[in-house]
Amino acid sequence: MFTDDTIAAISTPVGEGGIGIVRLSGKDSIEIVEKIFSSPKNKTLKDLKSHRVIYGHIKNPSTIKEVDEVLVTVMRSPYSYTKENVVEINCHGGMIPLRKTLELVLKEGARLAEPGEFTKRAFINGRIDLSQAEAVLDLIRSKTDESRRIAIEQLQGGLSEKITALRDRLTELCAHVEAYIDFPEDEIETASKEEMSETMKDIDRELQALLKTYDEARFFREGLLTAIVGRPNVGKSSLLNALLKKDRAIVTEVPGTTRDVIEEYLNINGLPLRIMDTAGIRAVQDIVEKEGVRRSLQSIENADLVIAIFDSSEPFKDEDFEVIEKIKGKNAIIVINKCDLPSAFDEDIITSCIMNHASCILNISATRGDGLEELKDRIFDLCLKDWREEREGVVITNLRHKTAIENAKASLNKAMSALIDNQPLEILALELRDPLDRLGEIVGAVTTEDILNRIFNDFCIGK
Ligand SMILES: Nc1nc2c(ncn2[C@@H]2O[C@H](COP(=O)(O)OP(=O)(O)O)[C@@H](O)[C@H]2O)c(=O)[nH]1
Ligand SMILES: [Mg+2]
Repeated sequence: MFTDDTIAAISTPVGEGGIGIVRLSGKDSIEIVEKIFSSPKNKTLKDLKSHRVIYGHIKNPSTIKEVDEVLVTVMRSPYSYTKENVVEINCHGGMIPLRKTLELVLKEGARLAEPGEFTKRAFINGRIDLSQAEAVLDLIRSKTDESRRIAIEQLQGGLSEKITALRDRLTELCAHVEAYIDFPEDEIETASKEEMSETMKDIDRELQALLKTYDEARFFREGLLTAIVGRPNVGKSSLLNALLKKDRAIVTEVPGTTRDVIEEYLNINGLPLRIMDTAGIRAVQDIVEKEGVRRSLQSIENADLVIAIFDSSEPFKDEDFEVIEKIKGKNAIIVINKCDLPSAFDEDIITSCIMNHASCILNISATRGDGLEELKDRIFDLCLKDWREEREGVVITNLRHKTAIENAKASLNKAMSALIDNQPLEILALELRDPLDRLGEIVGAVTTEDILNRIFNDFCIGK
């Protein structure tokens, strides 16, 4: 796993910008850049103090031709992102100068970095733990300020501290049990047994509390997957456009206009909504629209929240009943659209049919904008029932962490049974090791190459 070569990558996004950065990390970074850099007063990088910037040019050493005018920053080990020698070359922000500079550093002995390899090195070299490395990516990808806040808290070690504290308590318990094993003549006293049992219960409660945060906190990391569904022409695309305040989806009076699922991000009081406009649900022959309907049904399956729309300007149709059928058992908000037009709805339909199938029902006009603010508030309240109380503490947003905590909890429960059933202390000690390891996976105290690859392959090259 340990690598001592020097890696390089373009760390800024593809495209034109004021500046673009080529970054290197590894013991030879400074020497490599030295070979292609020249300063007007012939200053060298090796004499440059750490964390200082120097002006100069990148030159092709074989032709002595200037490639770009740059600023170079040197950050010496261990005071850098990776804890290795890091050099950042600020080039002009175009793909050609950046690529040319990258080519030169590769030619002089650097290796092209893999996705996330800078952050992986920061982890391997002990600057951050695994949950913090994951938070780097969450921070980059955060869609709202609240998502950002949760990511930066994790990056600063909020979750790590919590997990480490729980692991310390488990380690102490293990040591306690193992001490009894070493002195077999000593029977484990009832008082001590009770104390151990209490500690285990307490750890179990803390794990449970963490697990409970996942259901809602994950929405901030992944976005709340919301599907807008309904029969054709009720105003699904109009609602998407109205919520986004732009003409994203095509709206026409022709039923069947939307044929594919359109996905956009929307920020509701800091909650990122991954909102999907779908094809209208109806029985069709057209092969493209049929596929659209299949995708609509699929999106209902996957959604965290369904917004089912009905058109009050027309009488309730069979296709509307079908929509009601499909959203049964889902977390759903019912929206009755076109309230600016005279209603053709039978009140009985609303009370007998619709009311039973959703947590709330709202009248709106997508084209006029009536009821949209209330809709947003309802979405927030419905999906974040427990959020306000919990937002102060540590939360988990990542499925990997959730699984590890669930596994830790399961093995802790086994250990509790072993204690209650007076099983041999060796077994108890063994059962207690497991939750320690499972929690260790979160911070990376226990890890495998496979886990690392899965995490860092999600990163972009250069991070
Ligand atoms: N009067 C009125 N017309 C609407 C409203 N919402 C949508 N429409 C119209 O209904 C038609 C179908 O809208 P569209 O958003 O394409 O429906 P979709 O098939 O469900 O996506 C269009 O002509 C819209 O202008 C509304 O709130 N009031
Ligand atoms: Mg549409």
